[in-house]
Amino acid sequence: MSSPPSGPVHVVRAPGRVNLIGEHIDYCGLSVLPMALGRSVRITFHPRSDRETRLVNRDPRFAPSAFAVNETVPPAPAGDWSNYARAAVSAVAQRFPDLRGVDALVESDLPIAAGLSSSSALVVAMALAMLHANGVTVAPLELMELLARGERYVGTAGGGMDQAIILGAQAGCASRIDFHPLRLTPTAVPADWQFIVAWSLVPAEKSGSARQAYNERTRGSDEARRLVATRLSQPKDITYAALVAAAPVEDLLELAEANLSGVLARRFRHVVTEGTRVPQAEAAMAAGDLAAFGRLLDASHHSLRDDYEVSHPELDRLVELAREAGAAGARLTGAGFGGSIVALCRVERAPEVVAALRERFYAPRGAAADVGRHVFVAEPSAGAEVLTPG
Ligand code: NG1
Repeated sequence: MSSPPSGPVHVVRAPGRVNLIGEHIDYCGLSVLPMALGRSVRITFHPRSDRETRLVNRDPRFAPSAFAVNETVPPAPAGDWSNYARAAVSAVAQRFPDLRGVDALVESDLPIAAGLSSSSALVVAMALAMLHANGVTVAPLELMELLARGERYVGTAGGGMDQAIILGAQAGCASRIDFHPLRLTPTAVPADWQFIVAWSLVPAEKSGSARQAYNERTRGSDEARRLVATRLSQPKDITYAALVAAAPVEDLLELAEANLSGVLARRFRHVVTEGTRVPQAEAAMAAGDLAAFGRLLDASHHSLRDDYEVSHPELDRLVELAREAGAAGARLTGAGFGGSIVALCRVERAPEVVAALRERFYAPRGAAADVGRHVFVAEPSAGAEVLTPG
């Protein structure tokens, strides 16, 4: 790393996440149920004495980047990896003026564009590095919200799930995240359950083409909410949570069906039904009811595929193969349009599921040799942390 150094070297680690259920509803303000992964972004950094920040990425695909710490860090060209670090630095600099910069080495064992939030992990890791380097702190819930807003710097109108779970996860647990106000409620993942993550080999670049499709979903779900609210003589700015509390779900769905375009009625149905599945899944997890959790995963996938239209034939195929191999349920996870699936099975069944995916999905696509990289067991892990100076 380059000079001028002015402090010891530190390491920060921010995990990726897998969302178990509650997909495409965080930006509607409805609760979600993710957990953090063992795989993470790590940043080794030391504070500088000036406002310069220099980033080097261990992955040679990502060129070094340098910029001055400022409330309005100019973005690199769209799609540049450093924009996630720039987003974090801008957000933190808006909160604290006169911060000094860092020299930072970024490395990650998280697959990119796989729906596992490698981008938010980088945002969180960079923000923690900046805070630590400057000896300032932000309370966890405030930091989660600050960085959820801050990540919009890259152009996605995202919800707040990723930053919240990456900062607030507890080892061994999934967490229900509620919004407005933001809260995290952990539930232990039963010891004999295993969540398997499998990549579809189709990148879902949220900094690229998937961004438009993602932002279209956020707009569609919002428009559907406003139209249904009007029909119910409710205020136009009523939240989804308040709407669902105002009338039985069946009535809301009927109303949407009768009054909205086909597309908007389907978007609405996904949001509302997915919202009901999250507390059911949380209860199934607390009760150790694997079959019930599996059914909810399946229902979520069907809804994302047919109503929200964010799946991909390769995700559908992975889900189908995982189910045939004995998973209790499976669904796409993350924003979709490619990316990964998550499948649930008992621990002893996991090797069979992985073997079936290798033989029936990865081998025909010439990717069997890399199955260890494409498929892994999700260990429910702790949230981001600054590790002791090395
Ligand atoms: P990923 O899977 O990282 O693209 C995105 C959003 C989430 C959430 C999910 C869909 C960001 C940073 N992340 O996640 O907030 O809306 O899609 O459930 O925008």
